[in-house]
Amino acid sequence: MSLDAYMSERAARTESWLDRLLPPSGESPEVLHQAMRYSLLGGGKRLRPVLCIATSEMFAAAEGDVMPVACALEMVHTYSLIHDDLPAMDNDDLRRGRPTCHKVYGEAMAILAGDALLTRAFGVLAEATSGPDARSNLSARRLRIIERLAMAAGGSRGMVGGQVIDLESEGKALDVEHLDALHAAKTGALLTAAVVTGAIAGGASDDDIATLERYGRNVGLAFQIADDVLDVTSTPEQLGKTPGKDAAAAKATYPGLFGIEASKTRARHLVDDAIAVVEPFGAGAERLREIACFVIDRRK
Ligand code: GRG
Repeated sequence: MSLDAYMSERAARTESWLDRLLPPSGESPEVLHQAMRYSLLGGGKRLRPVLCIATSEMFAAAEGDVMPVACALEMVHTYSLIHDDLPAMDNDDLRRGRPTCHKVYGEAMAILAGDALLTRAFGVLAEATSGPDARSNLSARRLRIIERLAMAAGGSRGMVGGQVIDLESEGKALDVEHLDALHAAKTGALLTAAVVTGAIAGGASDDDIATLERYGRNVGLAFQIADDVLDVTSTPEQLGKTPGKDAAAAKATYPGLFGIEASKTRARHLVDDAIAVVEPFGAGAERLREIACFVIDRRK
């Protein structure tokens, strides 16, 4: 199966699970459930679920063990996009090719839809550890996954901390070490968590998890460099979001520091390193190698 077909299939599977894990739009309070569904089921590459599923497949994880994890990652990611788009943050009108959540439902509802998605993510993870079907090894793995996702999402060294550094850095010149640290937290933490939680869901050993974490960090940074490049080279139609936002907000970026070609070269080196890191897994890591290349070759 081509990578394209593989990603489409795993994305469709994720969307079907997401649909079932969210309250229906007709359930009260209708407007909240509609706003959650609008953002969560309204497109996106589903890269974090795909990374999580692909990693779990290396360890033959059961669908029922990995899909709640993949969905929780996408819920946290979508919450971060809704909040990032708010007027108080990046103030964006376009996301995933459609008006942003607050443009359609208003600011208050967008804040609450983001809050509800973030909370639902952890509810989904906890649900499988309770009840008559709970298995003790699954419960232990889920607790590790919850800890890992909490760290990546809300930890001051994770996404929220990265966003704070990002907001405070506007208009300032950052060197590459600070820019890397910002993006390792803001973007890299959740992408790395996708790989690590997929490995935990599959019952990987601690050594294998540590190896895969190194892969995730490299891919996370390469993703952000590619994103910075796309921000200056793409149109709104291609991206599905507003390009040129970084320059408009006077943000430090990789193309700003190195230029476009050197940024692409650095992203390629990071992907080469990621591919080398998973070499010990042999053919089992082929999807991870392909996804690493996709991250920098993508058009949106
Ligand atoms: C956490 C309070 C709080 C606010 C959110 C960290 C953060 C602030 C937002 C992160 C959102 C963001 C713009 C991160 C940069 C990484 C990035 C380019 C995300 C877009 O990810 P894609 O390309 O999006 O995977 P799709 O739409 O394909 O899912």
